[in-house]
Amino acid sequence: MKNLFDFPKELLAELHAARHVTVLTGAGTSAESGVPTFRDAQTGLWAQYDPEELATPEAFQHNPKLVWDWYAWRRQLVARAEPNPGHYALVELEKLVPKFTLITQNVDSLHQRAGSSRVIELHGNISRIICSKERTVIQNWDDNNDCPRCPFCNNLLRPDVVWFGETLPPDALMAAYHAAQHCDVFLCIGTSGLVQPAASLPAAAIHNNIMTVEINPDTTPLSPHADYHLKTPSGRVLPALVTALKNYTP
Ligand code: BV8
Repeated sequence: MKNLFDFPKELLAELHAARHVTVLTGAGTSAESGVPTFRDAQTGLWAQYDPEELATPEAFQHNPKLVWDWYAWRRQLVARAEPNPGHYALVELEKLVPKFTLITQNVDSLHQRAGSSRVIELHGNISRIICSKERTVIQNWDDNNDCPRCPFCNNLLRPDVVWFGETLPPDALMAAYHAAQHCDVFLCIGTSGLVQPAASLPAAAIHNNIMTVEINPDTTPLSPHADYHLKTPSGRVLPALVTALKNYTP
């Protein structure tokens, strides 16, 4: 593996010449903001729970208070978090390429708070609350109530996220697939590549012979297939990559 700040010339050349760069981010992108990744051991009260068992319609139906409280805890955690240098580097990268598509599996709004203008949220957003029946966005609710209810139809409120077993927003997924298949460079950052259908996006890029770069300190199922695997935290390598690109001369 080349020195972190000695990026492969071919990678810089491809990025420099790229008309369209597509980026897919996962929970690892927010790790350096203090937001635990989805599969990191959960802390404190939540250590006893597997997130995949809480993030389901069944869990919400069986114990709405438990699931509502878990999301309330995560909303507070995310509200206290700040975007990290990796988020800001992606805002800079967007300015350097003619067309830039940012797709995220994250539900924490950190890309938007860093200044990314258009973000395709595949799994929704934890800070948006909806009626569990009508799915209308609800701005205010009675937080004293253990399981807040919709002020219009009295059904339970829930976070506007995609739970396991629920389908992703069709428009978002279609836009994500199109961007993965019609770009010049695909960056896959901070995802374990375990959750479908998001995990199939890098394969769609590779299938179209698009240069695919993985940024992840660990190895994932994508690693053997990517053109480059930068095994470093995104908060460190993305600013360096953007600087190298700005200084690149063909
Ligand atoms: C669907 C929102 C059609 C909620 C999330 C059986 C029944 C039903 C469905 C399935 C089934 N079997 C399989 C499925 C499909 C299922 C799935 O994929 N399951 C997996 C677990 C096997 N998918 C679904 O259900 C999807 N819907 O398929 O609909 C359907 C419908 C019915 C029946 C069948 C099919 C819905 C999936 C969406 C789930 N919702 N989030 C919430 O957040 O509470 S997914 C959740 O995982 C988060 O969004 C998270 O982003 C996402 C993916 O995880 P990662 O982002 O990759 O995070 P992870 O922790 O795993 O990895 C972090 C990585 O970062 C690591 O590799 C680490 O090394 C790295 N890292 C750490 N630090 C850094 C770093 N990288 C860079 N820098 C660092 N500093």
